[in-house]
Parts: sequence; structure tokens; C-alpha cells
Amino acid sequence: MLIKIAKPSDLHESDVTPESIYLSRRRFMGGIAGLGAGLALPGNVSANADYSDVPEGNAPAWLEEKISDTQWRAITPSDPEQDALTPFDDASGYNNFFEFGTDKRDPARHADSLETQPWSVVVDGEVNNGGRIALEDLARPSQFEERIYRLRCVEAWSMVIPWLGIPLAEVIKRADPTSKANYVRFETLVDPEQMRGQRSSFSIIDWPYVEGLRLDEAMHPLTLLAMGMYGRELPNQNGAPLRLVVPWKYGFKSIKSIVRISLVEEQPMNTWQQIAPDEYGFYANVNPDVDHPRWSQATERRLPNTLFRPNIIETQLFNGYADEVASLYAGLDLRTHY
Ligand SMILES: Nc1nc2c(c(=O)[nH]1)N[C@H]1C(S)=C(S)[C@@H](COP(=O)(O)O)O[C@H]1N2
Ligand SMILES: [Mo]
Repeated sequence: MLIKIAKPSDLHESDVTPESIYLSRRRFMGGIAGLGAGLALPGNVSANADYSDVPEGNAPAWLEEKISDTQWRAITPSDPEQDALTPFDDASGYNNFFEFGTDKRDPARHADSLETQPWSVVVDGEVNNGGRIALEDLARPSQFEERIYRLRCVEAWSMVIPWLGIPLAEVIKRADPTSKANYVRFETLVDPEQMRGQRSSFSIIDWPYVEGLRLDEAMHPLTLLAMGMYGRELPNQNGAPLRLVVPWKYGFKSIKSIVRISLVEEQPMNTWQQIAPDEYGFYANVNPDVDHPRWSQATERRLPNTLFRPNIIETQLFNGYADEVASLYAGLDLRTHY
């Protein structure tokens, strides 16, 4: 079973129809804490799943509507203690988003300058049905889902984040790829006026930030195009209004503020591979047995942590999603294809 779908009556059952597990946002938000009373909650939706500290956002009406119609899915595997949701303040205050600076606090400080409404995405390349698509139109045909995923940065810290979004596969299917489409290439916005990190002449990044996936990875049901987190729209520092989430890969694959999705024939060159090919590969699958040349990947620091509670946990192969994704890499040497 790929995705464990929860229903209110038995949140540990996996063989239920999507209809039977539908939970409106009101019910979910109104008290995901309240929902706990008398119900067994699945793994990572633990008692601390409480969005009350999440500030009101500034979502456009269409996005509010999509969010209020979210279908809730709990993704396994998870450990209820270890995989408690990361507090919103940590997930939105400790970020990598080099377009706004290199310090972990820079994105939260400076990403307000990004104008995310309106937004459109160009879908092009090896497709029969491409073009520039308003974000609203990209989202409209798909049901929003909540996915609680681990996010493991290549720098050996990690979080557990409840995303809201749609499967990337649905967007790709609608684009109708040609037989030559083997990979998907993504680009982040380039606008030095809005993104102060792009104004720096010291930047090591050759903008735009680019990422890529093999087509089968992009079509995998775990691969999400997120437009929200913690029950609301994405904060700018987390990649508003549209970012990729690929939970079994290092965080740098999860490209933010996407403006272009291209179906391509050849394996794209991604930003970090271009900067340091010995350290960052195309695949970037989370793997405790393949160390970064400068540090071990065997463990990770689960945020939030302190000096007195370092919260070091063991890193899992494919970030704990091996049952779901290992078959994608049958026969591939994960040491050479890091
Ligand atoms: N455009 C863009 N996308 C990006 C990055 C970036 O610098 N620019 N950083 C990546 C890295 S290294 C990580 S770990 C994640 C961090 O996501 P978060 O800040 O939402 O936790 O975003 C990824 N996506
Ligand atoms: Mo990262």
C-alpha cells in the first residue's frame, strides 16, 4: 500500500475509499486537536497537530476555497513521537531559499518582497498541451490533499511538515507529454528587484535555481506540488505560491516559487549539481550509507533542537519512504548515482 489513507472510524485502516476519508478543513482545523478525543490518530498526526499558532494569511479567494476542500491523507511510515509535526515557527523561520540570502533567517526576513498574486506557470517542452497557466487554473481541476512528510536537508537537519497541494502527476498528465519526455525540469522565478539574494554579485548560484526529476519520479504519487502548509497558503519563505515536495530526496530537490515546468528529453543539470558535482548529484535520494564528502549522512538533527536536547535521530534510506520508492531505483548503484 503506497499511501495510508485515514478515515475517521479507523485511522489505521489502509483499505478505504477516498470518499470515506474525506474531512473538511473546518473539521480538520476546528480541531485536529479536538478530533483526537476518542479517536486513534495515525502516526504523525499526533496530539500536537494544532495549527492555532499559525497566523492568518493573505490567500486569494480561490486558494482559500481549495484549502477548505482539502482531503486529508496520512502518509506512512511514521513514528508518532519522533515524527510529531515541527512547530510552524520553526518551519517558517529556519529556511533555505538563497534567492533571499544565505542565512537560515534571511528568507523569513526578506521574502515578503515577493509578489505572489497573480502567478502563472509555463508548462512547455515535450508536451502536446502546454502554455502559460494561471496558478488558479493549474490548481482548479485537482483535489487538494494534505500530506505530512519528513523534509531532510542535505545539511543533516530535518523537519516534519504538513503540506497542502496536488500531485505533480496530475499536472503532467494534463500537459500530455510526448513519447520523448523522459525528465521534468523546474525553474524558480528570476527577479532581482523582488529577490534580494539575486542582486548579490557574490552569489555562487547562476539563476534561475533549477531542479529536475526523472519522469517516473515526477509521476510518483508521493511527489507533490505544494501551495500550502499548516492549513493555510505557503509563507513566501517556504516557496510561495508553488513549490515542489519530493519527500524521499534531499530538500534541495524541492524547488520553490516555480515559474516553469518543462518536459525534456535529456537529464537536466540542477543548480547544486552544477555548483559542486562531487557533493550533490542529480538523484539526491536520502541515504544514510552514502556520506557527503564533508560530513556523515547517517544521522540528522530533527528540529527544533537545543544544546541540551540535540534531538539527533538516525537517517533512514529514502528518508523512510523505501517501501514506496525503492523500486524506482532497482538496479541503480546508489553510490555512483548519489
Ligand atoms: N528556489 C529555491 N528552492 C529551494 C532552495 C533555494 O535556495 N532556492 N533551497 C532548497 C533547500 S536546500 C531546502 S533544504 C528546502 C528548504 O525548504 P524549507 O525552507 O521550506 O524548509 O528548499 C529547497 N528549495
Ligand atoms: Mo537543503
